[in-house]
Amino acid sequence: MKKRVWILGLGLLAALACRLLKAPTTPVQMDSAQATLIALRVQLTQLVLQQPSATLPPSDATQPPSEVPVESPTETPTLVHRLVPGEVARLRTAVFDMISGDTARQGVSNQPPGGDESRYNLYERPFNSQTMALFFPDLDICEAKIGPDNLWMFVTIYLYGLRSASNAPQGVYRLELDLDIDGRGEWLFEARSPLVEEWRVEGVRVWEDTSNDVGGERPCDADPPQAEDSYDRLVFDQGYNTEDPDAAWARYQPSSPPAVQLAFKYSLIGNDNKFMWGVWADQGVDQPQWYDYKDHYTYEEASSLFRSSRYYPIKQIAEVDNTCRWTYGFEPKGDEPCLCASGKKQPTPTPMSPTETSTRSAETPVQLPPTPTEFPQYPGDIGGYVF
Ligand SMILES: [Ca+2]
Ligand SMILES: [Ca+2]
Ligand SMILES: [Ca+2]
Ligand SMILES: [Ca+2]
Repeated sequence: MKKRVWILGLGLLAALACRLLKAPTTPVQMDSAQATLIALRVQLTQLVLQQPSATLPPSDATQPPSEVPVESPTETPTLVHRLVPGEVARLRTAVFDMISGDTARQGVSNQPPGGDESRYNLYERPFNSQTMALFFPDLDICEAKIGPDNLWMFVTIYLYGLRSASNAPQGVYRLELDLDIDGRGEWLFEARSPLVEEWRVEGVRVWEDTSNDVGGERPCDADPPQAEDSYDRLVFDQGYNTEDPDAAWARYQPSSPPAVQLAFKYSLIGNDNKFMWGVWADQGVDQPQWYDYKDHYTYEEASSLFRSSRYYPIKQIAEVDNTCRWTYGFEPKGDEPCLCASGKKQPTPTPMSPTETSTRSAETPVQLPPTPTEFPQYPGDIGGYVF
């Protein structure tokens, strides 16, 4: 408003000045006009003095400039948890894995005693790609256990150790379940670092396969390239966009050996009491939708741990460890698909292409998971694969 008065005053002053210059004036008329001019000049001076500087923003900070859009900060809704897992029940079903850490050294090319055969989706690769000179103790699975209480299903993944100067495992840890025992996983649970000692949903995700295509054409053998969408439905995403923000949790257990624990509502899998299960530690591939890795990569891309192989050293599948699959809720008969080889009565060789066959003689024989008696027992264990 003041600006408009100021402009109006300037206009009046200019118009009056023009009139004075052009019109023939009498002394009386001159006096009247001069008085008007003086009065206008005083008013204009006052207006100019009252005008804020044009280069400064308005002093009233509560009035933001209308032409600048104001972005409201993105607000993350606060999760309200009603049920948090407590102490883990005594888990009596276990699967053991080859231990790389007992022979591993930093700075030299490592080779574990076995437990790796990418054709069967078995990995023992807690090492970096190519040189295999970096050993990651928190990617080396030694043992895993599974078991429920009244509400939760718990899984504990024991690791060889922590990295130097770290106070928790740094990798990504997964549990894979095959509920209908056909060799194809139906559920994938993931705990992603950073992990802390309290149960948290942060970093926890759960996928389901809705199209029964995990594992490709032959679920227990490699058949790349992967054309399937694998685990295609994100059921639980750190508590958000889900019916139940309490459905899945993870934490770090600072035990000896250190462990990662997952807990999920047993009802999520319909309280299924007979299934196949196995666990993963991952850092180098880290793609849940590329399961099974044996189908996503060719054997040449995955390459081999063993120096006797022409595909040595490991390449695209590195910094990965997993266990074979074991049964939950029943004694294995030996013919369950993808069962740990030591549980099979008669391991069946996989048909191979002519090119693979020609290189087979140079390969290290299939590394079977060791028998339970070869392993040290961890706290609370009784012994054996199934208790
Ligand atoms: Ca392994
Ligand atoms: Ca291992
Ligand atoms: Ca299945
Ligand atoms: Ca799928």
